[in-house]
Amino acid sequence: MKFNLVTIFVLFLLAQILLILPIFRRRPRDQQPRIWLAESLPLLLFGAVYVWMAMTAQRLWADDRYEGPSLTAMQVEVVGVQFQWYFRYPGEDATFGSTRPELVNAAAGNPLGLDLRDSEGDDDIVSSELVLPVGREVDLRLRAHDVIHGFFIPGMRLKENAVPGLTLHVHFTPETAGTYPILCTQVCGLGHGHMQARLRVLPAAEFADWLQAREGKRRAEEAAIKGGV
Ligand SMILES: [Cu+2]
Repeated sequence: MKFNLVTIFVLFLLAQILLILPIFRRRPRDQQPRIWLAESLPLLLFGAVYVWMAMTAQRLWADDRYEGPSLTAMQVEVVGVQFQWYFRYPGEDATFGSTRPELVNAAAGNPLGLDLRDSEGDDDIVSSELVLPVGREVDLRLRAHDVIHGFFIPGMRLKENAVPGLTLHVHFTPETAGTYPILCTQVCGLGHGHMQARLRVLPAAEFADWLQAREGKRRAEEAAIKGGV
């Protein structure tokens, strides 16, 4: 980054000198330098340097500032659907099961279209609130089913779009236990204003209890489905 800043500064100075110089160096008309040497050539050179800098600067900011999530970060999937947020935990196998759009059926209890034949999805937990343990890094993967939604936790200064067809990641570490509102910042339809959820940050032990309770609930639901009740 420093290299680019210094290069820009030097080019700026050069451009100023080239602009000012002709004022003090008046020549008789018959000694005028050829136009391409005095103007076109420096312009072409500057242009080439700027194009090269624009191309190499694409990732400068990310290289300087971006730190990816640690490999041990907790994985949670966030799905925006008109007009609701869903949060999916991968369960004990730490792997999300596959989903299929044609299986999406909120009324039947499958709002994310989980493929029940995929054994990796057997222990997935889907929640309408985001619950996280305090002090542990979380890597959210944002998706959307229908239109662009804006995932926003004002209390965490965290905002990223959920875009259909893309999986965007955002990671952070909640440091203070408490309850924080989650909002949608993209006007996504008539129910946009109601598209709210909450984040609960719990001490690690309480989070483990919550996860276990959800796991038990999921197993009971599964047993009920299999038993045909
Ligand atoms: Cu929305």
